[in-house]
Amino acid sequence: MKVVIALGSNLGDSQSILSDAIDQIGQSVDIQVVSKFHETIPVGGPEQPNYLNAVLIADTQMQPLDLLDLLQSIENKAGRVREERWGPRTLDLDLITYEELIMDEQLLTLPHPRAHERGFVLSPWFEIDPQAVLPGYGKIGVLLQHIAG
Ligand code: A4P
Ligand code: MG
Repeated sequence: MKVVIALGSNLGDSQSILSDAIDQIGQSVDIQVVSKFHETIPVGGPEQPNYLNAVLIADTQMQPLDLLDLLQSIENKAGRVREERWGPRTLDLDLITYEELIMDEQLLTLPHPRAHERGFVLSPWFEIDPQAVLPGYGKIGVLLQHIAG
């Protein structure tokens, strides 16, 4: 199954935190390609430092909820403390797509409910897969133009 995972960090040594997270993800799934790390302006939440964001594409046999569990355990190991919604974080790992799967549950919504409007997800994703389609929303290149415009 092809999956797209978004990574973000704006607390601590974000460069190493993202690199370590990628290493750990790679122990359980087969990573195909990783974007560069993009420095981005925070969207929503309180005033907070800029983020480093990245996106990776991987191939896995894991089921969606098992993959979410894996991502959350890696977040927790990185010292993620959930305080404020959209607040600063050492590590945020979001499952953006799982093949073409569409599901709407509180625990896991696919595609990620805000990916279509977020440049910090779409830009790194576009860099590694310019033809990608966000299920239910269309080509990410077109979505990006809407955000920019
Ligand atoms: N959840 C449901 N669907 C998913 C999914 N597809 N992937 C549930 C991951 N988790 C999913 O997430 C809250 C709950 O969402 C989880 O328990 C999971 O079961 P969280 O990571 O604890 O909380 P959060 O990250 O604060 O909320 P959320 O809604 O994921 O926030 P966003 O939308 O990811 O926004 N600005 C910049 N520049 N860069 C960023 O990376 N990130 C955010 C967080 C805000 N602003 C940002 C950035
Ligand atoms: Mg999250």
